[in-house]
Amino acid sequence: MRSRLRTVGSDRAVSRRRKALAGRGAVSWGGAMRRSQELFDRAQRYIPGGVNSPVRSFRSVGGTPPFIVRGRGAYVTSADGRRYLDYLGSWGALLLGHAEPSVVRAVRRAAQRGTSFGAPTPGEVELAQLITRLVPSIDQVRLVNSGTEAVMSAVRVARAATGRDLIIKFAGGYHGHADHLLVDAGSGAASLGVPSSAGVPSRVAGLTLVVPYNDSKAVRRLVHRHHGKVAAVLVEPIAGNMGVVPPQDGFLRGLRVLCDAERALLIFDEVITGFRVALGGAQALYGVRPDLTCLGKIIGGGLPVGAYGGRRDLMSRVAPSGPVYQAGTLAGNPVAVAAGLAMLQRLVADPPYRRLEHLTLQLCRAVEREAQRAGVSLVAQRVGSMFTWFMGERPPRNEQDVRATDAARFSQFFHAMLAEGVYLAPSPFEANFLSTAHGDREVERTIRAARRAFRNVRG
Ligand code: KE4
Repeated sequence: MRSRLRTVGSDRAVSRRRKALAGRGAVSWGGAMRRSQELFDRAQRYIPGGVNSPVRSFRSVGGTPPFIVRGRGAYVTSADGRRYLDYLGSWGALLLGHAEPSVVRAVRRAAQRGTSFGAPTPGEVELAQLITRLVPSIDQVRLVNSGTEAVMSAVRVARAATGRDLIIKFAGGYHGHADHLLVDAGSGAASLGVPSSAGVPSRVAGLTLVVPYNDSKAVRRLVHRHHGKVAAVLVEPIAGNMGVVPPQDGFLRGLRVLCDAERALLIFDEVITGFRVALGGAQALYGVRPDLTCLGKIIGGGLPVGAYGGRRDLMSRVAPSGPVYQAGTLAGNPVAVAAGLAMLQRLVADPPYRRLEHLTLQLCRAVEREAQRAGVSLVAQRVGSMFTWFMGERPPRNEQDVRATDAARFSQFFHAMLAEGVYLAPSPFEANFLSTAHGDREVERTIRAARRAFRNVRG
């Protein structure tokens, strides 16, 4: 599999694009963004692209990213003093909203006892036990520092358990930035026009095979072509990194049956969907059990926690129990674990899924109506409280469909909403999220903002 290397737009080209968008009223850099602009200019001197993760740079939508200084509930405040209604929620981590009091209390208490020991702590046992109780397919779990580490490690376990090398992933699926997974990746890699990354040796990328999402025939053909060589099929059970693209009926079940027949492992990357769409994640929602599950975001309550887990016969291979090495100085960090535990305990005590489902459905339907009235082609795609508004006619089923949507119009809509004080994910290849801090008032406010925004989005 050749890895498609494309250069990211040069900085000069990007700044030309930014000015063009500004010219189209996409973003006003007047006083409203002065402080963020100053910070961004300074940041670009010391940090590549001025950000610590590419998709935050607004490269795919143009304009200057607001530098955020505070969050509370459903809102964030920028260094310019502007308050935004936030649908990013730290890319899905903040299901309870910003600065949720029980999470903040837990973090404060943990930090006062010490920030890290490099030794086992009681909190890690609590969090591991709770995860194994809530996620049906997980007998044992290992905590790491990010979703990237979780997926990277799960793939290593799969290769060790099967003695095979090949991994199958889906075009537009994003599983973190490990070399072998930056092949036809989604999220920031997709929106930067860099579906494969520089620096990934083709022989490494060649061990990752890619097929279209929701294409059961293509994945069956590929597995049969490489009979006996596929270690695992790695999938986002609900795609979130090409925008939200749900699995079509039978797709996940088909992967389960195929992996069983081929004696390959099925890995669900639930870094986004874990505890987002149901207490037991997408696997509980769709009733399909993977062999290994990757988690992140919500299980850290906004602090750096990832996890991978699965059947005991698989996880018992992980060092020091077995030969698969994986380690981390801050893995299971007591402060991060305290945040994650507080988050999950709140979700167990008062599962928000039905209310979030209703609120998100109400929001998406209303904004689709507003778009129709304004003559703008927009389609919402949603599962639970994760959603994407695509500028197009039909709901996308895979990355190719998403690439056919109107990215330029999305950028106009994004900036028009930002100007109305509504902060959406700055890319059509991302998901947006409601939190328990969003209520009817936030939904109404977003619908009014969309009504005004569509006036700036040429139909
Ligand atoms: P992290 O290494 O960013 O914690 O997790 C990687 C990852 C793995 N799997 C899935 C399904 C993911 O969505 C992610 C990361 N998500 C992106 C946003 N879609 C993180 C945002 C960013 O890269 O800044």
